[in-house]
Amino acid sequence: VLPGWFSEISPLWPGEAHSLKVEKILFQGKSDYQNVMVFQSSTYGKVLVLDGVIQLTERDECAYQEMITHLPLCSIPNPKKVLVIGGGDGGVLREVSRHSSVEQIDICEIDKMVVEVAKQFFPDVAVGYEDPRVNLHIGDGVAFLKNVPAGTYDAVIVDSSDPIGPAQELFEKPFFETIARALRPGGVVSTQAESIWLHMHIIEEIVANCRQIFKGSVNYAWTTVPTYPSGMIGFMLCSTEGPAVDFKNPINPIDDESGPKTLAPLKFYNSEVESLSSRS
Ligand code: AAT
Repeated sequence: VLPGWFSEISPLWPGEAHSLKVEKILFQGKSDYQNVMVFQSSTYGKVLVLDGVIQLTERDECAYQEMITHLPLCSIPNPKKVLVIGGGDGGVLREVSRHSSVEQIDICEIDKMVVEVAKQFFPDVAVGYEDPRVNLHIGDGVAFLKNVPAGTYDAVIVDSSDPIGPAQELFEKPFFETIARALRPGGVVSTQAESIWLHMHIIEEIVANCRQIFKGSVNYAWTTVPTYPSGMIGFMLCSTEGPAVDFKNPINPIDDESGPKTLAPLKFYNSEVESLSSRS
């Protein structure tokens, strides 16, 4: 490990580690769930790290947060109730809030330190919390979903960390079953689904589980994020039985006129990107 550099080392990507030059460490803390760190990098702005794994950088967070949100929400007409699991930084909330049809945005993040740190160091991400439609619950997403009445949500977005530590159960079959139950017929889910270069075994298992659970469509999409391991990350995009959902042809377009006027425009997503990235 080079002095003055951060290297992302994990058993989930053995034998390789992406590194960023550190200008200054801005925060280090230990929550009930994980180690939390923020540093100023030389070339990617501020970086949020949980248990040694990069969660976001100011420079490339757009490519992840916009895609995990708009791929599902642009594929159904008039989404009204949306649930976010994880995503305590607020970036997915910011993206959901661009959809004017949405009336209610619930979020269940396990770690309140992530929320506090995002508000202090990442104002352009945590801006998502300023939307009055947002209801924040601090708790385990697995437990939260068990208590959701059947058919509540139009869309569920699982912005989860990797399957080591508090997010492990968010990759398991029972969790996907509770998501399907929480969705209305023809509702959609998008989940953080790791990299085809590193995690084919994890992805194959998730796809097999989703094919059993989601009777609408089951797809894997991806985006490019230079500071995530292998430079890309995927999403599972599934729908429940009911009105058919075609994730490759968005029917609910979003443009820069959508959403609160205080938000900066979209940086990455557009409907051509959606058609490209989504494959069944
Ligand atoms: N939007 C930035 C990207 C993330 S954040 C993942 C969030 O999931 C973290 O804030 C973490 O605290 C939260 N989380 C983990 N487990 C749970 C749980 N059981 N219930 C609710 N929230 C949880 C994802 C980064 C992907 C990294 C890829 N290498």
